[in-house]
Amino acid sequence: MRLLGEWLESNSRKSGSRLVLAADVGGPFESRVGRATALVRALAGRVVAVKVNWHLLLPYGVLGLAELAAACREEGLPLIADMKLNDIGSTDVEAARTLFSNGFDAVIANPFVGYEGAMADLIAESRRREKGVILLVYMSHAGAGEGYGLTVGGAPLYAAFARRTREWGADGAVVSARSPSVIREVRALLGEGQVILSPGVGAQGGDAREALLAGADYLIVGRSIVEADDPVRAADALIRSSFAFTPP
Ligand code: BMP
Repeated sequence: MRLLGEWLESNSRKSGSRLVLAADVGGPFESRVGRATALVRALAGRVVAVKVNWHLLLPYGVLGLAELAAACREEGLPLIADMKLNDIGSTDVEAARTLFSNGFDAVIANPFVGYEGAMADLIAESRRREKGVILLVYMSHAGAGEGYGLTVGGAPLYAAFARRTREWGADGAVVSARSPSVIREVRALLGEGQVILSPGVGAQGGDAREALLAGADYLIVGRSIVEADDPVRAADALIRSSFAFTPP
């Protein structure tokens, strides 16, 4: 079995990078997948994985992303579907099967829906297919605290979600890079080998180094690379700004 965490770590050791490319390509619909694929080729060796969101999934669907999926496979990069799956088990499993049969290696899901009849089914399907599940634990937008920070039973919801990540055996958690203190708390609650992926650096104002120092394993970065005049230079600058984390 190729565990997602091991795959990311192996890519990180080879590249000296902790960047996950959020391939959020906007602009004319017709050219998005071609531009995203060119980005993957240009940034291979500088990123450890590729995440796609509605920017590509909505106009193209998984069948339309075959070219991108092939590029990720050839470059040895896991392809993560960011649909924040949030439904009953049978529906989430249908989505996961479609993604996993078409070149995707992991999905992001919302632990809010609970285990029985929902996440249990999705996690079991992913295990059966040797694919990854990453749970949303604390988001990066300004209002995240209004949901993920709610106090439930005397503790914040994100702490319960971090415990669920460990107990349910997910591959890792998404935690905002803009909240290093939350990253620290979540890190302490996760199990061995479970990774923290942190969005929110660059365009959203978070600091790469702060997030990594707090315990994030990887930074999910979109606009500050994708929309840069020179995406390769932008990625290199981000790698340098997290210089304390070069491979051993
Ligand atoms: P950017 O670096 O351009 O802000 O992009 C961040 C990416 O991570 C986007 O795809 C966004 O949907 C995603 N994301 C996020 O920004 N915050 C979260 O809490 C969870 C996310 O998936």
